[in-house]
Amino acid sequence: MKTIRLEEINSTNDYAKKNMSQLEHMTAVYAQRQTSGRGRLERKWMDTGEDNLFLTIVLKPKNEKEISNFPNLTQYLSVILSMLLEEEYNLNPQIKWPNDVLINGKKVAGILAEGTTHGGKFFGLALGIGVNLNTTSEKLALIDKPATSIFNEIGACVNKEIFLKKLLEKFCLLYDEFIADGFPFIKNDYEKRAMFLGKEITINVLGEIHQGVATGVTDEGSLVLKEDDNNKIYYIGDIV
Ligand code: BT5
Repeated sequence: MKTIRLEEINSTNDYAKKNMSQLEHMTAVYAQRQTSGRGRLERKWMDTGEDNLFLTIVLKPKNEKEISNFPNLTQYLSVILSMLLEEEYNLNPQIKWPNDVLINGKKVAGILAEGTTHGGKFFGLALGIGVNLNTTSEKLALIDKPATSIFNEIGACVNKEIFLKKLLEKFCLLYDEFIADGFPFIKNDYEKRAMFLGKEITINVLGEIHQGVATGVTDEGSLVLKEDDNNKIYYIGDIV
């Protein structure tokens, strides 16, 4: 994968969106410092130091069929990252629907996908991910929700360049199969790590609160929530 390393940027996703037409499919853009990192719904992603990862992967569909699987790329990336954390760092990551990656119940990575259009048609995706590699416990304490880093879990520093190389290799390795088959290709791997399944949960869907038992994930990656004996399907939202 082609990589672009920036010293400082407001947001690697913004950089990718702004330069989408010049950037090739499968270009990785990462920054040493990110001054206005974003999460979903205008939430913020905190820059906790240069030895952490702020990355955006530029992806462009080859045909109409591929476009239909683009919405699940955030879940694909959450599975890829989880596999890497297990294989290389002997960690036991969990996925929180739709795509947060947690360790011991604390967030280690967040993912934000943003699409761009050209002439009214879908053109390319900025698939952003922030991973806390080396954040210290002092800095983690400044985040408003429980958060962790790989360093905080294993007590050893993580080399960012090596981590990035391994993450991108893994991402590329299974990409073609995933983009051809969609969520069913990763469904098993996603469910194995889905800590919310079988639990009583509360979700926030654009300000609306719903409660129930998470009974499954559909073939489209949506959440199945059993509320008062009715199974309801949610495409978007947050587990709170
Ligand atoms: C996300 O949003 O988790 C997606 C974050 C994506 C960040 C990457 S970095 C590279 C690329 N460029 C960008 O501008 N963004 C992407 P969301 O699910 O909305 O979660 C945001 C929430 O996570 C915040 O409101 C905090 O509670 C929490 N948070 C913020 N910074 C954090 C950090 N460093 N570690 C753990 N949790 C954090």
